[in-house]
Amino acid sequence: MKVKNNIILALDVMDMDEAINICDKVSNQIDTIKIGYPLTLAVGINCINTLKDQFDFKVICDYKVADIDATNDKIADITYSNGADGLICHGFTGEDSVKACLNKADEYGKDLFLLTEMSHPGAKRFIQPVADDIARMGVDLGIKNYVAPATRLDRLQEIRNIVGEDAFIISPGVGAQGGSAKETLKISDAAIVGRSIYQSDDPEKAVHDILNK
Ligand code: OMP
Repeated sequence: MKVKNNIILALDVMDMDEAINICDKVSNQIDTIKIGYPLTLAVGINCINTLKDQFDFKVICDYKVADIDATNDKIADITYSNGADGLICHGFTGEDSVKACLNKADEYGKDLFLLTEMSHPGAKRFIQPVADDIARMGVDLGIKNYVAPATRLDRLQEIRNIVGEDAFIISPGVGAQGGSAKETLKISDAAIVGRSIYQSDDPEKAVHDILNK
């Protein structure tokens, strides 16, 4: 996936008019949007196609899919069939669960992103100890796209070392969670930024500031 300016907007608002208003302001600088449960549950899964039709964005669905293979298969199918260009799934559920998502991505010719370690403080207890192994599983499965934290650059680097230079890593945690876009992008291919942009009075300037910090 190619991401303009290496910034992905995490559009975690819960109102479609607000979402469109923000997209209007940043669409010159951003071409890839990540949506998750907040927008999807608030307005419905049609929001994927609305954003794609109106702005020509690529849309990554952050549904952190984490179930048994049969259920993951259904979740991935409904997500890709509704226009998603990418889907994020958890890795701790194991190979069969992740493979179900990967098979759907391949069937639709779309991307699957494997979440390795999360960015928030609580991730240290349960996910961090197994994150390297999750990344190794991704490599064994032939996964090309990963999510790894901008908040712990040493861990981001370790995950980069495991998945290799050719893998595509996107990193949340820039801005509101304390990470720096400049430092993150030395290791990662794109930074995911939410609140620092969508809560700003001037989202366009916020993107500009992130790019130039
Ligand atoms: P802000 O903290 O507002 O910039 O948003 C970060 C976005 O990235 C939110 O949509 C989170 O749900 C998401 N995210 C994380 O913050 N940490 C992770 O470890 C993984 C994700 C994600 O999968 O996108």
